[in-house]
Amino acid sequence: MLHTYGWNDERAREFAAGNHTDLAPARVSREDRGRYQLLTAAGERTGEVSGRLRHEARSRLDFPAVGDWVAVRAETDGPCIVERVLSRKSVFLREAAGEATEEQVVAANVDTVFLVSGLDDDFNPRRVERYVTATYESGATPVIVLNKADLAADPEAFVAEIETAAPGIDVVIVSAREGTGVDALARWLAPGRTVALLGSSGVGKSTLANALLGEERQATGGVRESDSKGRHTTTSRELLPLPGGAVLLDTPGMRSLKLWADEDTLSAVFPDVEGFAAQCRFRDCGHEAEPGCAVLAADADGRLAAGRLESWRKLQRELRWLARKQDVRLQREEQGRWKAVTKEYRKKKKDREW
Ligand SMILES: Nc1nc2c(ncn2[C@@H]2O[C@H](COP(=O)(O)OP(=O)(O)O)[C@@H](O)[C@H]2O)c(=O)[nH]1
Ligand SMILES: [Mg+2]
Ligand SMILES: [Zn+2]
Repeated sequence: MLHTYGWNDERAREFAAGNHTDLAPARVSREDRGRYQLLTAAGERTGEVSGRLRHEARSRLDFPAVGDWVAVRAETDGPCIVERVLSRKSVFLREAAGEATEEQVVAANVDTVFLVSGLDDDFNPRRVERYVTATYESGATPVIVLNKADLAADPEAFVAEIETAAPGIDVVIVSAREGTGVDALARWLAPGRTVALLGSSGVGKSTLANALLGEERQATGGVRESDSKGRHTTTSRELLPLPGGAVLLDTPGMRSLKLWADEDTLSAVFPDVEGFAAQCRFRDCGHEAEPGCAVLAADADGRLAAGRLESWRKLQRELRWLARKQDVRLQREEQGRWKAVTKEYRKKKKDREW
């Protein structure tokens, strides 16, 4: 049961290492104002967080979110009690509603994000770039999916444009409506993997989801989600097993993501790494091989969960890459502006001379 929802050897090891003898693993499939829907080995259950988890939470980021693996106490009657949230491989954040400064997790443990664009009039490489950024920021891997290939005379021409905006990222051309090219996505859909779809309204996310699911589960073509509820969905679950063994995470929260990377997010997502970093001997420690590095020490003796340092490094690399890229773009824009100003000046001068 849990395997159809992304449970794998790595998680099993992590759970065993946690010594949760009287707890069971579960995955959060939906959250609604503190009420959770959980997938457990025994089936679907409701859940709520324990008093201790609530008490120890430093912010909303410490509460479970869709996609989280959690350790629960199964009550004989009433909801399961969520005692712990296991380490997150990735997190997508948004500003909490009503509170400008507080962030909350909208999705956790997504491995791959299909960034969907339509090869029609709405095609916009800048927007794709922002989604790439948000995906890297989360710790997941982006894959660019160019949909509606049937509408483009020359789909390959778009690939070149995308490759300048997002160098080094895999690009796949599909027609979700006709089902062509969709097989090429199987690379990222192995058992135990979790994928999500991102992209503007109308690009074909629901159509692609249906193609992946092999059934018409989601309403397409601008049918409002609220209208379509109940009609198209047998359950409100937001984790959907795909035929090939992967899981599709489909939560409405992904529509209100925070776009753009910043340093603050890095510490919000990695409070554990940052906590140890504060104890390094050198203030500018890069946690590579420096003497007195508390992060490396914590990684070595397991105080830092497996994979956390690696994920932190990956995100740092992406942030640096983005900062460099943005610098180059600003320089270019600046040059362009001066060229325009100079040209205008020359023209005026010429007009006067004539
Ligand atoms: N021509 C064409 N239309 C598509 C394709 N995929 C989706 N559409 C259409 O685009 C519209 C929006 O699709 P939908 O899946 O609802 O987009 P979403 O808002 O991203 O979920 C619908 O009318 C779909 O039939 C495609 O591959 N080719
Ligand atoms: Mg849709
Ligand atoms: Zn260090």
